[in-house]
Amino acid sequence: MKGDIGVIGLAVMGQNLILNMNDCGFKVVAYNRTTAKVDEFLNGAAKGTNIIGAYSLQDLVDKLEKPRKIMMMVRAGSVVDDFIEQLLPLLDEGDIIIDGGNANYSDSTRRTRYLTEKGILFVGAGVSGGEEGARRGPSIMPGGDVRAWEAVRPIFQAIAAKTPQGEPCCDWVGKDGAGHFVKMVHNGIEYGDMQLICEAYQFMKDGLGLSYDEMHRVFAEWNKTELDSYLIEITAAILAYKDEGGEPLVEKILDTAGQKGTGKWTGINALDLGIPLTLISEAVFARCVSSFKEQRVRMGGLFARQALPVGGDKKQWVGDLRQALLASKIISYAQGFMLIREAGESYGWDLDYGNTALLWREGCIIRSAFLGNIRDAYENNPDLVFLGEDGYFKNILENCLPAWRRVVAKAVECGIPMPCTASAITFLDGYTAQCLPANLLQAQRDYFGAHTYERSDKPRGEFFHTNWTGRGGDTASTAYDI
Ligand code: NBP
Repeated sequence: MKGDIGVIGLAVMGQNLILNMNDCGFKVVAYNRTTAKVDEFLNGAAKGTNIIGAYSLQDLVDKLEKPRKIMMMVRAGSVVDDFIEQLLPLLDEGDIIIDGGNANYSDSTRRTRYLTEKGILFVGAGVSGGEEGARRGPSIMPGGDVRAWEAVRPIFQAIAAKTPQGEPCCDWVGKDGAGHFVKMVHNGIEYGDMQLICEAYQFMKDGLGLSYDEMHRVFAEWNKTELDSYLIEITAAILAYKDEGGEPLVEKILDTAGQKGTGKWTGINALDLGIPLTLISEAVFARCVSSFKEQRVRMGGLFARQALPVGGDKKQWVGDLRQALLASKIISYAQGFMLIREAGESYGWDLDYGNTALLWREGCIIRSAFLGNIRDAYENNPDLVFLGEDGYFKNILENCLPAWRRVVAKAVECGIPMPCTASAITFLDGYTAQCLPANLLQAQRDYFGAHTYERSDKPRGEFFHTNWTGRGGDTASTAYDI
């Protein structure tokens, strides 16, 4: 009997996805560039399963049922293109190539179109959840050539994580690179969630002077509220973890954050599409600032700057912090969905926003109860432009505002950096302001560059230029947006 699907790449993700597929009753053919790893896998984790090994791409192709489904779980980038080129002469029309790695969505768009010309159906599928997700049920975000979906769906939906209602956290996202775009925004949101948690931690640690055990209890409590999520849960566990000497391990970890680029890509795309993705961008920059450890240590001596203790009732502050974190998180997701909407409209992807929230409900790093509420919000109103317009989220934002302002103001007063929490409230203040100082900005642009302006007492679309100094001419610059 031939295999249902082939997987190329036997590192942590590939191996665990294969074992998951095997558990779900699919016959999987496993291949890896370094073929010694095929035997290692078959004699190790895959021992006693129905998994078959392949020792060349030809061997892999020969062992698969038609139309062949071949999923790559390899390093993103040129390695994927190289495998595609090697596979092309071996495949038949209608066969399917899937890239389950962390591809840039524009590469998936390019590959979909390239392979369509060759008669091969391409799927760019974002897979989230790391090792455990791959083994027990990841969130899968497939996009590309929709003609592949019917063939791939039974396998992907079987192995995917399930919501508490039993729905699979995997559904077709959209054409071209839509799946990898949504995965990229997921990763960006992950950056934001993590930084928000870290800011609350620093406020508690440096401002309130809470012990690690106290902070552990706070996060464990928060996990029973609307903040119920994987990241809050692991934060509580991390804060409780003691090293061999009985000290909190986290205190000994160097405070420089790494990053692999998906947060940066999200920020770059937001700039390209003109979406104010302020929170996620701040989270990326916060990691950059953290990486300047030596500079920070040196600059720390520049001013007589000391984080001041936050006075007042600690319990009250912890309550305020929870509200500030929750409200900021709503803004982060609202901005992420604005970006997804804009990309969907710009690239003609016809995305279902509620469905996107459902894909992230379980199996991935940002999984949370909160995503169920986002799904409900888009089910109630698929045209929702801003998450804060939805009744449930509007209510929370309204209730949290006073505490959120107190926390941000106190953090600034005491010298505790909270870039994401602060940028979130600043965004909300700007986004909900009926008047902004951009009238002055337009005047400046017209003054120095004859860029023209519209008037508040005239219909939109009519442009004016003023000769501000009496020395300039009457010729205006052409009005256009880039
Ligand atoms: P890696 O990203 O470490 O990639 C390892 C695989 O790539 C191995 O099969 C390796 O073959 C192959 N490979 C490399 Br590296 N260079 C190659 C080359 N020049 N030619 C052919 N094959 C090459 O594995 P991973 O961590 O399992 O991740 C797989 C994909 O899933 C990546 O795109 C990753 O970004 C994505 N992802 C990872 C996670 C995670 O938590 N790790 C989560 C979500 C998504 P070899 O054995 O012969 O060197």
